[in-house]
Amino acid sequence: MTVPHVDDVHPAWLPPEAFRALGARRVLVLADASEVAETVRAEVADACARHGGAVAAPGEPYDLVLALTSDGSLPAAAQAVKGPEPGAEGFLLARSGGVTVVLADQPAGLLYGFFAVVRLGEAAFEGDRPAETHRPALARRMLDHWDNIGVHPVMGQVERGYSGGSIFWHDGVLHEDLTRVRAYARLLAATGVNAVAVNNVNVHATEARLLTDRLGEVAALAAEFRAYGIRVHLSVTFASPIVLGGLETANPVEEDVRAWWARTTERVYETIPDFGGYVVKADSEGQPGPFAYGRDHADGANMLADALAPHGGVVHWRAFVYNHRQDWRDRKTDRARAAHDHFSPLDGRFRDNAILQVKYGPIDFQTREPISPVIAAMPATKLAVELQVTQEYTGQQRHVCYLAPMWSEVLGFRFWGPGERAVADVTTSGGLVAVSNVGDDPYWTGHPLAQANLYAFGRLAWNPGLDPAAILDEWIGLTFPKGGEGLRETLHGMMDGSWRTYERYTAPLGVGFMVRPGHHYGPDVDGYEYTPWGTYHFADRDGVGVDRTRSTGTGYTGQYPAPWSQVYESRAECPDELLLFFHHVPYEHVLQSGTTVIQHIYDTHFAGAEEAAEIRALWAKLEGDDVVDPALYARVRERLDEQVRSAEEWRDQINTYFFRKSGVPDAHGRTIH
Ligand code: GCW
Repeated sequence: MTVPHVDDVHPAWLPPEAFRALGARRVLVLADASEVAETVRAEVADACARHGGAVAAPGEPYDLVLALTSDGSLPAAAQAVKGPEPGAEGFLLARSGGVTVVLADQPAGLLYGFFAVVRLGEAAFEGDRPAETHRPALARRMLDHWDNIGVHPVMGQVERGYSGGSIFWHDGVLHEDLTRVRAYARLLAATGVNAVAVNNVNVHATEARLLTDRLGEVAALAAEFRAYGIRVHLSVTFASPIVLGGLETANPVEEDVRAWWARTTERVYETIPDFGGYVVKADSEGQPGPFAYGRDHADGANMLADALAPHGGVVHWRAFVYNHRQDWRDRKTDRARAAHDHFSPLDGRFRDNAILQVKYGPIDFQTREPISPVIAAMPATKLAVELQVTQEYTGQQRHVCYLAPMWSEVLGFRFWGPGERAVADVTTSGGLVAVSNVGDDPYWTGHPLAQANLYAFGRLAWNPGLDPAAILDEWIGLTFPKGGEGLRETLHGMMDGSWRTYERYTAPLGVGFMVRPGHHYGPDVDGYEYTPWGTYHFADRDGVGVDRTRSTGTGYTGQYPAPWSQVYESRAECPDELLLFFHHVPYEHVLQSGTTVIQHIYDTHFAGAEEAAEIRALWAKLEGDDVVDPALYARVRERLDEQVRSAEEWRDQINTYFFRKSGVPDAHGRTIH
């Protein structure tokens, strides 16, 4: 095992300097011969070779020991460290008598402990540190790639990808040199991610074959990820028995279909013994599923779960199921209701190794949505929450939009009121999943600052209680080792509030969409209004918003438990930021903030566009400064120009649209076109 260093690719949060404190020390590693333990040894050797430290042999003095608790030769310094058991992926961290100790039960914990020491830098070697046990809050911390092997005529190679092509495939074949994949695995492991699904959930004909005759490619990727403790998962099409197996049906209760999946899955495990499992998008946006056979989604998921169970695999079954051929004239059908309507009656029917993967909101990764009520409705089902690191609806990696504050709100949301369990507690059994924002771009994520979202995802999946600003701070410190307090302040100024800024200049008060159809970038207020997609705002001359109440609307508020079923039902109590998601109100309706809806629209759009300009101005102060590499500076600068332009376009289209509809002028007489 050699530590992957890739030329011409930005090192993200693992530049050589990040390893200085550790690499300048004498480090003892006491571990087994497993692959992940080998990785820890290689990392230590690499850091020490670079920064003047040394790998200590047993008996030699050391400043840091990384040891497995099972190791027979644990030195006294390590034996003295006591704390709750670290478990499968956790570690104990302590320091006394000039020695820093990382103790883990398993090699994966050792690897996470190693990266924790890297994050701490010099602080890991100062003073004394009472023993702390670090364990991931969520068992599976997973990134889903929406990568295709080939280039899709409409979606490109990576569906909703804003960072170039795939890091896995190029020109229809696997990249010959997979060092970059290993470097990616390393970056992910440093944040705590332990699972990656490698291909798009919309499984096209070529990609379907990854399950069978192209399985070798998945195995090759798994070999790169394995070294860093990451298991590989695969998106499969429900129609596989037909498209790959030549059967006439994919009916989940047919014996030959079940036998086909069992056999096929067995072959997968013969090739990839630690394969993670399947990801399935069924009966959604044209993908095949059990409905065609009069079967439900528990039947479908359980069939795959049964095939995976003998091998320890899991199926991630997505709850993103809705009618995408709705008639806009039909006011009764409400897309927001769909997942709960389909899945809540199935609670208790899913196998133990079937995980229902639920998008955080009921619609589709909007900048602001209420939390999906499915998460509260399935106590007898394993649940995973799905986020979108790729910024489909949040600026497509052309806009700075640091999403950790949103995710932290999602994970901290309490369905049953204050003091009750939060989303993060409900999903411990299934985990946290996100659509990756990585491609073959030299900065990994198109917008260099979008790396922070990827970093923050892993950190929050490990510990949902972390403060988003503190995570950003960590990321800044690691990624920009030459930057001092000035750079730190600048980046916080640009990024801490950037999600709310983005929200201000885009669709108002939780109403969502208003984006250009198809590619979803930039404003188009009525772009989806008369389409079959179920994403409407219903603006007319008197008011705007979707009535989802029980009393006069679609009844969606009834999918929540108390207190939220009441809070959302009430115009007066519904939080301002979600008002138009739940209610259709007159333009002169007064918000809890004291402003009318129409004036709020004007105010936030003027403010949002101004804030975008301020973000750009902050960055401009760094021009010529040597703390940021000039090429990175230029890349960010170019994207900020686009962000400012786009924010102004949003401001003007939204303000003009609502001024024309309502006839109400801006109280401050600002320019509305
Ligand atoms: O957000 C929507 C996207 C689709 C995507 C779908 C999904 C992979 O616009 O591109 O398809 O969600 O999550 O399945």
